[in-house]
Amino acid sequence: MTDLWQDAMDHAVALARKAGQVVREALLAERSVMTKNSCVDLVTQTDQKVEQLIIQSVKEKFPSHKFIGEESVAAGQPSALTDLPTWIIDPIDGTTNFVHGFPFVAVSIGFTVNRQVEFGVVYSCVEDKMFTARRGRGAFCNGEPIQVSAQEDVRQSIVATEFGSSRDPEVVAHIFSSMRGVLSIPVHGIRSAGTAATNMCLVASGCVEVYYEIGVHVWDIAAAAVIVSEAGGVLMDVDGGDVDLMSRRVVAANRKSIADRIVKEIDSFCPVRDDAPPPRAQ
Ligand code: LIP
Repeated sequence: MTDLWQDAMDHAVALARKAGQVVREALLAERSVMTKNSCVDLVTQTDQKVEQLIIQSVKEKFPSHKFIGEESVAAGQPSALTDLPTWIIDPIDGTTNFVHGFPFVAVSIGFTVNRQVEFGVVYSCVEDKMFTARRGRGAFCNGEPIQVSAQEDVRQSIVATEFGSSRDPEVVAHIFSSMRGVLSIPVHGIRSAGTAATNMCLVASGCVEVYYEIGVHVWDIAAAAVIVSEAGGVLMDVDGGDVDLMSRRVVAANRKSIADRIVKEIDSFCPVRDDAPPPRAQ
């Protein structure tokens, strides 16, 4: 019997590689930059072109499947997650990096059925690293198995987080309050790759012990979530509860004990959910 989801995953890998080539070529060219929700929330024509390339190809092969794409949502498409087979796409995770030529940019393609991530593909385009995971079948980088760090001591850990695209003073205060608490544990260091998917693949690869962020979107983390869990990692909400991919809050770690310790330092808040109803027209 054909394993349909494997066929879909193979297609996702081929699309991520093709999209990554488009991104790499665009990195060398002049980039026109637009903004979305704030002056620092950037998008380019390459983001839009890559997302359409992926969606059109999937529609031809799997016409009944649904989509949640970063730029489609920005253009007004709904981002409600249903039980139907759904492709969750970030065409360029790390758009600000892309605009500046900072070499951490990833194509992220997650796939859910019954609201559960069945497979994830994250292609780090400049590094040429294809991270993949199928639920229950392990996590890989360029076909080689990957595992989270064996570190048990948070004081000997590297922590990744991001500053996000909000410059609201209250949000900025939460971000720095959390970072101050984490740094003072103390930990070996705090890092920001500029892309949630890459940060999470660094956790899955054992290079970073824990990543947390409030303000991400489902398309930033859906694919990398299954890569982390299949690499032996844990996912949770920033309050220590179960992770909710639509909540815009995530902790990904090598060990629950390390995640639990980091959670104690997070000065949390609740962004508007990805599946919140659109604001009523005034
Ligand atoms: C980015 C995320 C990152 C977050 C940025 C931005 P994008 O995704 O990967 O974690 O801090 O604000 O949302 O917009 O580059 O796809």
